[in-house]
Amino acid sequence: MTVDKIILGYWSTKGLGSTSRQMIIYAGVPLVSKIYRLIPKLENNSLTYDGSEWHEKDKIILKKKNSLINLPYLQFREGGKEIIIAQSITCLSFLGKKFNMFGENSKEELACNQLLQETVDLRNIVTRFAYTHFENENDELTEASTVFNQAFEHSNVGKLQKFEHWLSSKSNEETKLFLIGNNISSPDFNLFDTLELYYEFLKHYKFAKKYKL
Ligand SMILES: N[C@@H](CCC(=O)N[C@@H](CS)C(=O)NCC(=O)O)C(=O)O
Repeated sequence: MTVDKIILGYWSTKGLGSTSRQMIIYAGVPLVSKIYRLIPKLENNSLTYDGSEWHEKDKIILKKKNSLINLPYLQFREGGKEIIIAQSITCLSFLGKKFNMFGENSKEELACNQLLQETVDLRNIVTRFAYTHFENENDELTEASTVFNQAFEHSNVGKLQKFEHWLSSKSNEETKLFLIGNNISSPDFNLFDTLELYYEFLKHYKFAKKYKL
């Protein structure tokens, strides 16, 4: 069954919404990007964000249709029915299956599921850091080094090494350009989106010099 367009609701940031946006655009399906503004404001001298554009409007309406509603969400009509999906990883596996980008058999589908969760782990390391408020620069730089090690260390700790090993253990008949088989799949999109975050992290904290970025 085809859909004429897909609405993707998310904040006015990249966050957990951008991978789904990329998949929809790549598949050539018209994307309606519903953007909810997050407005920074100072409260008692500390920075908070006003998300009332979501919390006090659409969330109240959509909650009646899907009580798990959150950002990001997908909304579309199919076979005369309205479908609303929450949870970013569920959105990515749904879009993958819909666009034939979720492996070609049950073994590859299992690989997609595992790799998607692995990309979540990789993303969480850097986003947890990004959302932390540090009292001083020293603490921030120390924690940045921990993030660097957790992601890039070539030991049993380093998360990126898992992806390198996964790719190098693919058979010679399969491309190393994509994580699974010879075609792009949901985890490729999420890995790329997460690596973009690390690219900015490496540049900002000057780890990039070491890697000549
Ligand atoms: N596990 C959820 C987390 C969703 C989540 O925490 N969304 C944040 C933005 S990243 C939010 O502000 N949601 C709006 C809300 O709580 O209503 C997912 O992966 O989608």
